[in-house]
Amino acid sequence: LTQDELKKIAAYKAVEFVKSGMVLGLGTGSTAKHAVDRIGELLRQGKLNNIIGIPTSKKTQEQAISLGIPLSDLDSHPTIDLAIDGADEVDPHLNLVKGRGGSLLREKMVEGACKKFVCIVDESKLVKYLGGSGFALPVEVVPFCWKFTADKLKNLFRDSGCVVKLRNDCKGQPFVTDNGNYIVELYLKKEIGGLQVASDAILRIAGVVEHGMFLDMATTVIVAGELGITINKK
Ligand code: DER
Repeated sequence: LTQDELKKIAAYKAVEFVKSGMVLGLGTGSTAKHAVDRIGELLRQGKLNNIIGIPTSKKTQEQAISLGIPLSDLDSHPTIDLAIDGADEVDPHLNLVKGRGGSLLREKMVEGACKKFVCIVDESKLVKYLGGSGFALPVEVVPFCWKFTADKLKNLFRDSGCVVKLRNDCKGQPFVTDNGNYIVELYLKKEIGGLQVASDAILRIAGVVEHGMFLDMATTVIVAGELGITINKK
């Protein structure tokens, strides 16, 4: 099975949790895309109705509009029944790294407003500890003096051998999020001592908007692997 087929399997399994009448957080990324497509298909087939979608990015908003999924926002729906979204890393405690797609702020706002947050991943996302994949831990920062903020972040994780990099778009310009901010990527060489302490310390830096560690937020993680699907509940 290809990675994308595994993503689709996880996504379709998650959509089995969707009931008519629900207000749904619609995730962002290539795994969540399958879930949103599936929701659109079930609506079209009349197997689901009265669904309201709360998108976690402009990209997902456009996808949902093209599928005819009725949309609203957090101002109108401050409490959401269920969110389905992917992740870049999942640790054994169901803590996540998200945001490599650059949508972490709206994802964290939407998923923080949900009664249930079902995370969908293929098995390649499983890590022993956050930051362990060697890929970036994204932090959304204001563009104003981003280097100043990036240095504060680097210094925070200096004994984890942290390297920081500004995320660029395909034209080599700074990537700009849906909210007009930049993403500073942290590359950590060793496990973070205390995740909550690190999370609080990052958020105390004035130029930081939000970071990509989603601690204690996923209620269920669906993992699609070569040997089948596992459903991990908090
Ligand atoms: O950017 C994000 O938060 C995405 O959800 C990401 O974490 C997972 O993206 P993928 O499903 O394309 O791997």
